[in-house]
Amino acid sequence: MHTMTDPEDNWLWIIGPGAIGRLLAASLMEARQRELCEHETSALPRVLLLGRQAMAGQAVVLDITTPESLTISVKINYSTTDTLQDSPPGKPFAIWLTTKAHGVPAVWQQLAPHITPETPVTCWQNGLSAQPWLTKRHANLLCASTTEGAWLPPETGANATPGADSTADEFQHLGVQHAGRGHTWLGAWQSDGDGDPDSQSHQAALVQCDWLKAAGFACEQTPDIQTRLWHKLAINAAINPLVARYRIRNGQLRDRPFAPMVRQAVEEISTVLDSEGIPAPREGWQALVEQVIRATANNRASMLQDVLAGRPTEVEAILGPLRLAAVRHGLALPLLDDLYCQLSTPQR
Ligand code: KPL
Repeated sequence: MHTMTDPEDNWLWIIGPGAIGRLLAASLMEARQRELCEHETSALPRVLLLGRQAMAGQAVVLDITTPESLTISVKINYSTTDTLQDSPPGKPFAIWLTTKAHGVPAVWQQLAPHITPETPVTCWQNGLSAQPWLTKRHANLLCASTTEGAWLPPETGANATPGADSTADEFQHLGVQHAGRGHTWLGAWQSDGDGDPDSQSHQAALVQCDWLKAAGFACEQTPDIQTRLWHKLAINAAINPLVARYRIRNGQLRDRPFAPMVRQAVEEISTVLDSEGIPAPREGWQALVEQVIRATANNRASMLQDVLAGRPTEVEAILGPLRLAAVRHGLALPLLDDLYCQLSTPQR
């Protein structure tokens, strides 16, 4: 395992208690507790989860339901991002940003006074808007791209005590369903492609990969995270706007009238990516997108869930970078532009 200094003093702040934030926080803390129990020592960091919403007390219990339908409950330190202003909870060793892309600028404003230029900050956002924005403000930037499937169950609002040893304290329970295991890639945002093994971001990516592996995730460090992020963006751009616009499950994209729309979307996306010099996947874009649709046929995709819940969508983070690149190369995106306009106006 790659070394880090005294883990007792090393806090990982996970900012954004959505599905991925909860999954990561619970899995890391569970692994840390197990290591402490078995070996009385752990190289894993302590986790502080930060969110906008105030909770009763300074901790929450994360109830994580595994893909095998087991429920594991883990107590996690919790603060609101507002408390950063008044009573900052110490200095973080590393930051993981797991908010939606459009939440990053506001969080950054609150966070920036508490970190040094050396603090590794890892972006877990979909799309490609938060990462270029942050790299102008912070040098030690890492990015993660994951195919772990996680979603939030409807909150019950129930407060309960987490275990026999906690008598008077009441903790708010936050659930997360780990729907399917996937793969995570982590890498330095600024990389010359050969991984620049001496850079602090590369070293941080190796350490954080070890954390994720210890927490049970399949993870690898990559010297080219930007290509990974473009590939994920391409898949998201081919599926999410269409299913959100027509309010259908992913599998319905195989039927008429949607199948030709998917083909057109993929055509538009791949033309932009070719012009940007992003290598195509081995099987080709059409085959890759069809494969993902098949594998996620029963899903209500994330953008559809946002539309149905009346939340802001990630349309800007996903389609915005493609539209900008299309302008740079003088390319037309008739279908994607139309979907962008429709999804950018408030949905009813
Ligand atoms: O990642 C996804 C999402 O829902 O955002 C896809 C690949 C579209 C699967 O649902």
